[in-house]
Amino acid sequence: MKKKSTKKREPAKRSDAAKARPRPPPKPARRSAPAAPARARHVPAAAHARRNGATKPAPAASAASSLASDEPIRLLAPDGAWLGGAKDPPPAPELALELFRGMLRVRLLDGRMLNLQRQGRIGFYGQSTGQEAAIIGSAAAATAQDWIAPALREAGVAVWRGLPLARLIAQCMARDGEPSRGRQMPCHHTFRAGNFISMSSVIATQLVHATGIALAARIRKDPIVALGYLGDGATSEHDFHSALNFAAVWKAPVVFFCQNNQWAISVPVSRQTASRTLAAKAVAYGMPGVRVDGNDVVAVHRVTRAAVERARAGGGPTFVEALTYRRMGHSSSDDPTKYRDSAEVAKWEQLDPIDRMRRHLTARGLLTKPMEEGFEEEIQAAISAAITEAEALPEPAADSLVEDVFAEPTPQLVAQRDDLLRSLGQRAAPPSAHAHGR
Ligand SMILES: Cc1ncc(C[n+]2csc(CCOP(=O)(O)OP(=O)(O)O)c2C)c(N)n1
Ligand SMILES: [Mg+2]
Repeated sequence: MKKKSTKKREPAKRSDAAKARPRPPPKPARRSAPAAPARARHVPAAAHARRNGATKPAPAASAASSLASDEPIRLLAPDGAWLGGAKDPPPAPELALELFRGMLRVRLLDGRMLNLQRQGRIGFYGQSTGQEAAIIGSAAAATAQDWIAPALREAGVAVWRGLPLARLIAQCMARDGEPSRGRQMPCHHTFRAGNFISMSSVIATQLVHATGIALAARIRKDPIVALGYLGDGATSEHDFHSALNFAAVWKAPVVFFCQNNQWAISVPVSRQTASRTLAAKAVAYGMPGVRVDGNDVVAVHRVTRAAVERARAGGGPTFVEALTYRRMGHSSSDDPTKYRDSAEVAKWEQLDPIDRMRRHLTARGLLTKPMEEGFEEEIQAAISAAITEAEALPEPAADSLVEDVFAEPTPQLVAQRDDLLRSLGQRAAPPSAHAHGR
């Protein structure tokens, strides 16, 4: 296996993606060696989790050393020790702290949102607890100009790119003043100003969009990269095939970022595929497939950044498999104790991405307990203010239900609306009473 170190140093402070500047295109990375052919075999979930075991030492290499090993790339040991060599210095203090705070924000927000759901103040929520390093590390690798085609666990990416918390919460509460205005399921965010396309429940459709965005950008000579997110379950969808195949054929500037959290609702990844790894699937499409420790925020950041830079420089797509774990239920409607072993969950709790980064920062003298408490207080206060702001927004008016579908509601929609209003004892307001097309 050939190793190639990451040449670029960490950028200076990039507290918000909106402040990020596109970097000059680097030289295209060398094409990686083809992987060993995948052995078709079936392993039970526990064995698969062991094989993915983030406890094993892994090469501290850069993204360019992709396919030759099943071992994920890792730069932070679970105890926070730095595994990078002389050519892989640890991240600059400001970036390191920003990544930590970003992960903390996602964790705290998830906890508060689940509480709101349990209190009946929102109908549904999907947590990403345990996946914060995959989410924030990859988000930090894209510039503000790049485009995000999210799956369902990347609300944290939108927040990293500047989505106001009040808007995120208003979406879950189906309030007016938020673009989806109750027409979407809770937790399906959209953020136009952040180049973050609307989340869709339909697994893997966003990957075709990511390839399309990337191709359009290349035709327009726009130096952006599209980041298409997916879960392990999405690799079984036909859209996965279409997106990866055409991205590679046309060398589209796209990065497919797979959060392999080991489960697709109640289906373990060992029943999802007989392929040795998910990264190995990239071989068939003619693109590099990189495995990274998805609970190591620094490794995720470097690997994704290398893939983004490679795409921007004309090198074509990369598939990144980030090994992580969905610690909670699939959503607030799910009870994972019905189908998985609590010992498996406990094992992954030991590999918590936030604990790992905290140990690293503490060992470097960059983080103290009072500092972290300060971050927490600040984040919790921001969430509390955002909840108050979102709850103060009105619900969408009942007669606005048929808007935002066609330029003018069809006669059938108008009849349905009038039926609804009659049952509510209301009358339709003139069409101009509601805003269109937000
Ligand atoms: C095309 C399609 N098939 C099935 C579903 C039902 N469904 C919703 S989420 C999900 C599992 C997704 O698993 P994965 O891709 O691993 O993402 P994760 O939820 O683990 O983040 C399924 C099967 C769907 N929404 N769309
Ligand atoms: Mg999954």
